[in-house]
Amino acid sequence: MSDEDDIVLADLPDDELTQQMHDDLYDGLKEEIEEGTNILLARGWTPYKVLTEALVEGMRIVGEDFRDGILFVPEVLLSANAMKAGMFILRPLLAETGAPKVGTMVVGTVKGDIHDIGKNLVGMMLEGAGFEVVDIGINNPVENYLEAIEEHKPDILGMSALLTTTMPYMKVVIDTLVEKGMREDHIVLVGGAPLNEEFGKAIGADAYCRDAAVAVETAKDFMKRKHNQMGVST
Ligand code: B1M
Repeated sequence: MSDEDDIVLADLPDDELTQQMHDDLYDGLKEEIEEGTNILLARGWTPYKVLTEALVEGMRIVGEDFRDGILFVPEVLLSANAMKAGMFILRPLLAETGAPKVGTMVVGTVKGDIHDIGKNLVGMMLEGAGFEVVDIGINNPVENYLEAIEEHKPDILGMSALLTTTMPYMKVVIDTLVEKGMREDHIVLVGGAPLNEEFGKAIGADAYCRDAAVAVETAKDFMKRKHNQMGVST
């Protein structure tokens, strides 16, 4: 029996449990992440605090060791699955705020890119803020965005990219919207670890969002402006 088997998560104080969850996320231990998430919630942690301090922080550590060649794709996939299991528990709780409906957003990861944790998180937080979120998944060519826009008539289009090789595809989508005369009908928000504000401006997005919390604030802000403009013109 290893030391690991002896750890009873429920016996750990909050700080040690959070630390242990970072280790469990690193090791891709899905059931332990589910258990830890439930324990912290039962102790009165808000879903947002569990998300940011236990899960996102753990994934940040995984990201560093992936970058440094200490972790490899199969291990990171296990970490991602464990992270998603925790997010699955938190999602309904984050959405349960009773916030009035603010607007609709279509969100998807761009073509060539299969990273979806950040996008999912953005979707969850926007749902919690009262947005109806249509998640079109990963690896989306421009046609998928156009189809979703046609079907759901969103106020906001959100795009995610985690690779330097896929981020330029966001411009393909925006340029297509311009060509089709649809650009002004939608607020376009972009995000993902390799992006920055300058890139967002350069490709013609309305805003770059550094993280999910900023995405929520930015989306709410743009919706407020949109409603004010409508008020003025009518
Ligand atoms: Co990938 N990967 N990966 N990976 N991966 C990165 C992105 C990388 C930085 C790791 C590294 O340091 N080397 C690197 C990219 C380097 C670069 O381009 N500069 C990288 C690489 C190279 C690759 C592969 C090429 C590896 C390979 O095959 N050799 C490959 C590519 C696959 C592909 O997409 N075609 C690959 C594969 C994978 C896995 C499948 C193993 C897995 C993805 C699992 C999944 O998503 N289901 C994976 C993971 C997990 C990562 C890291 C470790 C973690 C990403 C993550 O989930 N972060 C990542 C390292 C890193 O980012 N430091 C890495 C947690 C998440 C909460 O943060 O996604 O940044 P993030 O989202 C944030 C913000 O960015 C923002 O809000 C979110 C929440 O706060 N945001 C938005 C994101 N999207 C938004 C959209 C918005 C608004 C805000 O719209 C409005």
